[in-house]
This record gives sequence, C-alpha cells and structure tokens, in this order.
Amino acid sequence: MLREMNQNFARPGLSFETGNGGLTRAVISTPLANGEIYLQGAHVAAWNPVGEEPVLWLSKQSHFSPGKPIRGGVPICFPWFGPNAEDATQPAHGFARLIEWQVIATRTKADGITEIELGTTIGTFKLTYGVEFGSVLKMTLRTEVSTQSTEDQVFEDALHTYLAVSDVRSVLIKGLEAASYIDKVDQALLRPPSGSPIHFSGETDRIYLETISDCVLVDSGIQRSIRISKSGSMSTVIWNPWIEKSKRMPDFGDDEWAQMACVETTNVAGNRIKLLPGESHSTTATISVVT
Ligand code: TA6
Repeated sequence: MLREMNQNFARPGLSFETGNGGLTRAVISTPLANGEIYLQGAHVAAWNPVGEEPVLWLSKQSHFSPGKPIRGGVPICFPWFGPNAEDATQPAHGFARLIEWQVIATRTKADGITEIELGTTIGTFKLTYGVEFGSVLKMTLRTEVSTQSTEDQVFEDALHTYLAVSDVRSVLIKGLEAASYIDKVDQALLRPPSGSPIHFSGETDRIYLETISDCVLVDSGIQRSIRISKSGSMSTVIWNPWIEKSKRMPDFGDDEWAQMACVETTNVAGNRIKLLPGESHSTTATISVVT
C-alpha cells in the first residue's frame, strides 16, 4: 500500500511512510517547511517553516490508533462540534477525525509550496481537504452536499488548531476584543465583548461568535507571534484545559497544558452552516509566524 501510494503521489519533498502507531502519514521536508499529515482524520500533526521551532503542539501521550483522535496538531471537527446535541453516545466532534481519508492529489506549486489534497464522504457530505505546507500553513476544508440529498443539510465544522507556546500564562491572543462569546466554563453563558486581549489564568473554553477577525497569539516567552487568518469562518474557539481537565484526559500529559493554546477556525453554534443539495462551503485557516 505504501509503495503504491508513493508511486502515485510522492514528489520531491513529500513521501509517505508508516508513522506513529502504524498509521500512514505524509512527511513534508522542503526548503520552505517541514510537516506531517496522517491519513487518519486527514490530521495535520506537525508544521514549521524552515528555521522556526514547531508551531503546532502535539501531546506526548497522544493516541495513534484507528478510530481514535490524535491529540494536537489540527483535528478536523465535522459534522458537529463538541458533544452531539441529539445523541450523547456519538463521538465528540463528529466522525471526520476518526476515519481514514483518501489521498486525491499532491502538487508542488510554482512558489515551492507543497500541497496535498485528501477526500472522504460522510453521509450526504463530500469533504475535500487541501493543505499547503510552505512558509505559511494553509488548510481548506470544502464541504459539498450531494445532489442526491432530498433536503438541505446543517453542519458545524472546525479546524481545531493546537499551537505550541512557551508557557500559556505568558501568552496573549489579540483579535477577538469586539466579539461576544459563549463561556463554556461558566454555564455556556453568552458574554459581551471583553474589549481586551485574551489572557489565560485558568481553564478557558470560549466560542466567539460572528467574527471574521484574524487572531494573533503573542508569546512573550519566546518572542514569537503567530497569526491565525481565516476565510469562510464566522466563529473562533479559544481553549486551554488548564490543570484539572488535563489530568482527566488520558491522551494529555498532566503538565502539558502550559505548552499549548487552541485557536480554532470554526462555524459552530449559531454560526453552523446550512447547505442545499449541490451547494458547497469552504472553511480556510492560514497559520503564519509573524515575528
Ligand atoms: O475546542 C474546545 C473543546 O470543545 C473543549 O470543550 C474540549 O472538549 C476540546 O474541544 C477537546 O475535545 P476532545 O474531544 O478532542 O477531547
């Protein structure tokens, strides 16, 4: 399988190999960037521009087994976010991150960016995911509703990006000062805009609504700022589990909470999406190191 995959899709700077847990991954190593993406969940597990420290965080205790989500990198949440509203027995964040996607194409673009395109089908939804590994990381999830569908379809999507930070207590996130948010740590209350950058001092789990803003994560501990730009996304989720929740997650080291912050590019809650048969929607997140 690997040999055939490399025959069909490998190219200079991109090859397929057996990764953690025996899962198949594409490894990218070019003059612009290094990266990894697992076929399971079409899960971007690593990315850094050449010369830069890792930008994505990955738990040292992550599962790497079929049907289980990888902890870190960029999980794809689809067709719902968080627990399933109708059926608590369904997997959190939907199926997209639990199944193996198919490689559709790989390309080296004129500017040296290496692109991989994967696809899968979930019910009446056809998903394609294009990831560009370059001096910036660009991820586009395209959702299309089959023309065979007899009714319109509603879904939530999220590119659930885990960013690596020096210490989350010395991080600020700018860009959401003017957005109202659902505070999942306080009874899911809807709170008004805070008017100031986000600072982490405890478990933080917020869904910012009706916002198209870029975010900038300022990490004063290593003098690095990371920009998270987006298109086709009306909500942004900010998450850090802090101490107690980290201890309750078997695939999350007890002390790892301080080294990560999630800035998630989403369409969730009141910003969920409705498509008619044959319609499509694309959600794009672009991650760049700005200093
Ligand atoms: O993105 C925030 C969140 O919805 C949190 O509530 C937390 O559950 C996190 O996602 C991780 O979810 P997971 O199912 O990957 O453990």
